[in-house]
Amino acid sequence: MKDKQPKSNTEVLEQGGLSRRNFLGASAVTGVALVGATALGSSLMTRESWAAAVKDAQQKIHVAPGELDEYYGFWSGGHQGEVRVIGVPSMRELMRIPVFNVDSATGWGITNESRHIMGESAKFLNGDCHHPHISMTDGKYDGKYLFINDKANSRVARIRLDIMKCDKMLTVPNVQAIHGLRLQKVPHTKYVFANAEFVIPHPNDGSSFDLQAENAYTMFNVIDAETMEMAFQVIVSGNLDNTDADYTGRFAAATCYNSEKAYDLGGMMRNERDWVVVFDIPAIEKAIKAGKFSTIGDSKVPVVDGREGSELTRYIPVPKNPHGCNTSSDGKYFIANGKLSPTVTMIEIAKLPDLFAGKITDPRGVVAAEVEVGLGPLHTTFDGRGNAYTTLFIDSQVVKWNMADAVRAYNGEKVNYIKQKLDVQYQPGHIHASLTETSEADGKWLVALCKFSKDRFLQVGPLHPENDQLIDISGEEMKLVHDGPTYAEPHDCILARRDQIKTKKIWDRNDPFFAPTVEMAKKDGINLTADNKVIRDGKKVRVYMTSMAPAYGITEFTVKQGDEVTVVITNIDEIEDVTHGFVMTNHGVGMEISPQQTSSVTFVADKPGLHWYYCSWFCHALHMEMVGRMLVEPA
Ligand code: K7E
Ligand code: CUA
Ligand code: CA
Repeated sequence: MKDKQPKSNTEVLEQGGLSRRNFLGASAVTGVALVGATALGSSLMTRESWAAAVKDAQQKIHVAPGELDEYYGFWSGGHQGEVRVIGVPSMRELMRIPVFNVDSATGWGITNESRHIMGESAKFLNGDCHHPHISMTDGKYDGKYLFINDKANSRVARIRLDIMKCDKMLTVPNVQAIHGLRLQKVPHTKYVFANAEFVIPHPNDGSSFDLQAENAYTMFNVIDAETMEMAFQVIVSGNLDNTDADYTGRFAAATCYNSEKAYDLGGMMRNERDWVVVFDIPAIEKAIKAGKFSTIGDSKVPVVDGREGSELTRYIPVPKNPHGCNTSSDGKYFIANGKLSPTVTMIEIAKLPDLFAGKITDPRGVVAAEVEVGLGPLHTTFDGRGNAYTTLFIDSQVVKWNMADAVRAYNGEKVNYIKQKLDVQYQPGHIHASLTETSEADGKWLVALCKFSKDRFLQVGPLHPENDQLIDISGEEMKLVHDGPTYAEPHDCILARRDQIKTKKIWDRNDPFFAPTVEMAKKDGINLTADNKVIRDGKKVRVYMTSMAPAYGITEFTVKQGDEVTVVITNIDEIEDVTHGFVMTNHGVGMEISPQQTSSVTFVADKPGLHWYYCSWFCHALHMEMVGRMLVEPA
């Protein structure tokens, strides 16, 4: 039984001309065959007990007006670029945190403060985020930061959870497309692990399309979580998809679907097995300390070679084009999700030291089990009670399976490790159970993030919403309790207990978020909380004003055509819900100024005439009257 070659379902995928829907139909049959006698308790339920169960579930998710949710959920905004804060179980959207996008309400991407954080990459107006993860101490969320990747422009951003704003952004050098992202769990999140997906030639100077050459590779990227600067990079064989870290602090693992280093679909599916690469983080640190690294081009980032054969990594063959990589919350396994194989591979973390020490010579010797779960396994999550939940993209199901039973079955015992299969609508990618990435996985809620949606909501044109379904996993059986339509495309989400996130109600005047602006004001001799002054500096004009509901400190100022104008506003209101805004009409300028915050924006006054500015957040009964005028004198 050990090491058997599981049946691949690539044939199914290769049948061109099948529609997605036929595809699902065809695979459903196979799915039933796979489950066989395990067929679900739920199908045997009577109508009455079903109705009672639904009612019970509805009560559980009902969060009455004025009541608070139990969990903070942070949802990736996918290629929309933001992060969304959603209360669970109500699934009410509480806030949006712009990150890799431009946001007209807050002025993210427009204000000087946000552009300073975005750095050079502020020139990009798009992003593609996938994986939001909360910083940890001792394997538990510490509520300090949330990190998220941008596949589109190879960036990693950090959000400070006390203010729910992005405060750092890094463009990862020497690579293309940051995809998998996870955090060191133990002893604390010192490192952010970020997979660069695509293989590129080095130097990438336009002389070669060749991916097979020795100098064509991608890298595993390790970022210092506190400074948000690159710590080091590790060259790998093949490519990199998803990643996760263990609970000892020593290992990180990543899936590779393109061990072939191919450039097209057929090529990427050639091998029956790709692999999981495991990184020995302390060994890499040691190598770098000993000076055993190189650098690439102008980059100062230490680079070590972790390709097959390196002492710093191990390559564990797994079938086929694996996708999700998930550490079980009991700390025992890295689980690779087969995608083109109907299996999940359980890699026993306790055996990895022996694999690195050479006591285990066959890398497959660390595989504790490789079991069939259904068609198109993508991601797995855990309830802290020994069960795993895997999304089956092709079957459009979530399968609940027991890890200990799976290992026993793999070792030849007659035991049914599949506990339940639940239909979801449809094509689920990520799946996330409450606190699952920590040692405190509490097995209460499960979110299955389905791709698009059909027949579930009012029609909204050719583009369909996604469907993030909430499932109650507190009992023996999974129960679907809520359909949550979402906008493109929350690949992934993360849930934390509400007591784990502590937010500020108003800004601290010493907050580093607007420190560069405070610095600038200091040079201009301005007291930001008191002064209302216009300062001319050649062709540059800086307009410093306060705001207090319902008035700006300056209601008229004059500049000359062609001047570069910087408006700096400090909101001196101290009441927690009095946020002001600033919009200069017909100048593409708008921003948020929350209580005790300083915000600034720079634009060119290129149109002579009178231009009104106004407050854009409804701060007061006289909010409409919170206005001013800029006079631009012709050059
Ligand atoms: Cu599976 Cu980018 Cu995490 Cu999408 S990835 S689903
Ligand atoms: Cu200030 Cu509206
Ligand atoms: Ca492959």
